[in-house]
Amino acid sequence: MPKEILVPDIGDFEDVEVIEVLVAPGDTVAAEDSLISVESDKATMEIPAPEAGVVKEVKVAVGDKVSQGSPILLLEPTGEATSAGPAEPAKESAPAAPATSQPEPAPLTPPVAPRSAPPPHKPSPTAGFDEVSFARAYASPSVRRFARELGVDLGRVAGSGRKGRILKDDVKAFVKQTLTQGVPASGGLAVEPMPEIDFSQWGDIEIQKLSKINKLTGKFLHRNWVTIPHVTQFDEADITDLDDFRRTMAAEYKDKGIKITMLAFLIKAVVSALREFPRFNSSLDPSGENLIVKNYYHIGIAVDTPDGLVVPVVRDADCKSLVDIAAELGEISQKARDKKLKPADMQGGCMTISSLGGIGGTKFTPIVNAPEVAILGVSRHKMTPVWNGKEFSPRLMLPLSLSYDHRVIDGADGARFTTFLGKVLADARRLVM
Ligand code: CAO
Repeated sequence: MPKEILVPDIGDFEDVEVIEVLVAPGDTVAAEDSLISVESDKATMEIPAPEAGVVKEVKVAVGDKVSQGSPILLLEPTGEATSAGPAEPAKESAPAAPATSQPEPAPLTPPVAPRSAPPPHKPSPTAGFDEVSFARAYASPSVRRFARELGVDLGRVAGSGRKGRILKDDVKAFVKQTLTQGVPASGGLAVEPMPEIDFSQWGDIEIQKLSKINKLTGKFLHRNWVTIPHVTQFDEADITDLDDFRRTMAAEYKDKGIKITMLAFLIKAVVSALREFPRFNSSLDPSGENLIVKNYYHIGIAVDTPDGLVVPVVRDADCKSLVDIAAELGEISQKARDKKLKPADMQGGCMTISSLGGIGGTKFTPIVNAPEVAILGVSRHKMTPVWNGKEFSPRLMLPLSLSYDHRVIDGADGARFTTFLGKVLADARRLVM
């Protein structure tokens, strides 16, 4: 005969809300297994099964108010204790009370302090998770037990329950997400999931699909940003004389349909710098044990297209004349904008140049285009008063922003590289050396 299980004596708790129903009809429960969680404005507690049995009918739902004597469910007793293990220590969850005793409330932070955002997390390198943030998390004893079994720090889990309470499903989702990301459930790069926000609650919105290029570059940039320790070295190159020369050349080649911009000179200058500092022309091998140093000079160029950023490669830039490079730049950027680049056109680069000079800005921090180890960002040149020892003279200064992989390149070499570039760009004759 099924027995009706009632809410036992829960002290002063009258009319408390059921916040979780932990069993369903057909479930087999052991004595002491939690059946429901209830919550008052002071604490939460779980009501355990007084004996083992099979749940026949559940008589409460989330949101119901219960007091001592309210029916919880019908249980068909099996007459055996099927509890899987000893009761949890009472430290942070409601102690698994003997069937006849009164369940004790578990400590509860919210609703006193509801948590819409998790507290700042300080992972403990030894314990795997932060006990303080675990203790402060808003979750029922059974969810705490479940999280502890899985080694999940509840302080890192966003709760989807009422007032931000963490549910068992939130813990499962957290574990699933961290596994998909290939990071441990604690420490490492595990980060809070971005909350899903309905922006229309604050005003009119429209949904725009990301282009295929946006999605692809997004993935690569994200990977490179989180896996490469970046440093960006800023510098300025005096290109006053070089730009005079460029203008003369540009006028000469205009009729031939070749646009001579500063970028062609920059490619040549970068090739010289790669020859001088071969470590910049390398990639880390997958084991991280060796550097693969290249003896060819293929330079990637970031091209802004209506569909997003692409990086075609100028191959063997060391063997091409400045005019050939300028002509090729015109072709590849047109091809990029016409979506005619093939995957092979964008592979094999040794180092990338990202020039925002035609657009504006003073400096920026480009992201290394792995497996390359450095990227040169170029901003808009500016006529600047420069002190020459006796007086200020107007000089055309080109801002350089060199980002590099600090696992491969040291800060001193970063500064040497931009200083070298500055020298080469200051004197066009050096470009032919
Ligand atoms: N300072 C001032 N003016 C500059 C300049 C600089 N550093 N570099 C180029 N210019 C000028 C050019 O001389 C040209 O002037 P005119 O139109 O008067 O002749 C104008 O800016 C436009 O140049 P351009 O864009 O046609 O040619 P480019 O060789 O400088 O650049 C390309 C080609 C494909 C790199 C560029 O068009 C582009 O797409 N840049 C964006 C790259 C990007 O998005 N990078 C960000 C990636 S995130 O790291």
